[in-house]
Amino acid sequence: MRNTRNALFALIVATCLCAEPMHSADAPQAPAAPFAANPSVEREDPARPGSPIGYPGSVSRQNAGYQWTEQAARSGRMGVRLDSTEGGRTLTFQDLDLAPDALYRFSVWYRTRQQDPQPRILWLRAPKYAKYPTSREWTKATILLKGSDTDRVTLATLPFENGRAKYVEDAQGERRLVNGVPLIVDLDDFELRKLTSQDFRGNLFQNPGFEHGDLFPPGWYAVYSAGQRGIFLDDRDKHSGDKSLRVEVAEDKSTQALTSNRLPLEADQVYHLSFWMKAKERFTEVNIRLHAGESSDYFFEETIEAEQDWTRHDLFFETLPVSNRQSPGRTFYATVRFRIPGQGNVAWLDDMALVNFDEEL
Ligand SMILES: [Ca+2]
Ligand SMILES: [Ca+2]
Repeated sequence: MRNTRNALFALIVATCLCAEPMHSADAPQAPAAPFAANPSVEREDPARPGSPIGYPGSVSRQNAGYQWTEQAARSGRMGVRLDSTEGGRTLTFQDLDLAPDALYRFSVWYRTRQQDPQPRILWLRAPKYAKYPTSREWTKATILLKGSDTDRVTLATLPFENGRAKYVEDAQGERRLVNGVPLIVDLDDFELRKLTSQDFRGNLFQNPGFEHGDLFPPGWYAVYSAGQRGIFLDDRDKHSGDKSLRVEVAEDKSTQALTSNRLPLEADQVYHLSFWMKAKERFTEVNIRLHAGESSDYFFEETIEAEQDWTRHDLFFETLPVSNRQSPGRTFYATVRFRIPGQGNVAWLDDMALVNFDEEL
């Protein structure tokens, strides 16, 4: 019986070795961080009563870190709350066990409890920030990260719209936030996983039709928005579905720029970027650039003229081969940036698609 079982085991191992997929990233993954074994934040750490297993240990500190509470649950009984009413809060997962050249996706479901909508209130940093807006409904916030760039993900809240929080000292010498927005963010269902070959297939944009979100699009943000908000979800003028993305250039600015969420790309491939667009002003020349990782340099640029009616645009670009010194790696993430000119101009985007061109042949 034992011999039969051993033989069967050997056969299974041999089969697995032979069937090793071309992308080893598709093999079952070991958890990259202790919190991955407790994604819904349900289980208590016996070594730290009152704190969840795998999460940083600042629960018990007053006015710092996060709360572990039933009030923040999306699934199960418990969740995590960042209450920034008195100042910014952070939650950092560090010493993550990441392979240097692999791409990972960190995600967490969140909702916010404040009335006044804000465009960038939950910040995910790995190593730079991706910015998420207030959302009354549970929304998934995600960030792509490369193992060689960082070994940590930080979630931060800033209870202040567009800019730095300002503090004054009160009579007791305590720092108090001025003009802050009371902000509570509930978090649950955390995930960190290595991307598989499937993640590089299909439309690489999240929320490509801008159908999700309250007032601001999750994962997209305006670059020049100090003092203004710059981008909105628009339910009046759209190409399809119920909403589009509206970009506003302030009256005292000559351009507005818009940055997409992070897109997973592979080296030495051809991609097809398409989108529907319209602009308020005639002859609006929209500049489009693709940036790899956090580089301020771009590896593709094109300028199109947006029409005053909804028009589809199609662009094609190539990523560099890994053998090229400038290549960001076998897999990497990129962002698309749209620059819209014209003081007081408005542009709309809808039905974004970015697809590996091989899939269309
Ligand atoms: Ca939970
Ligand atoms: Ca739409």
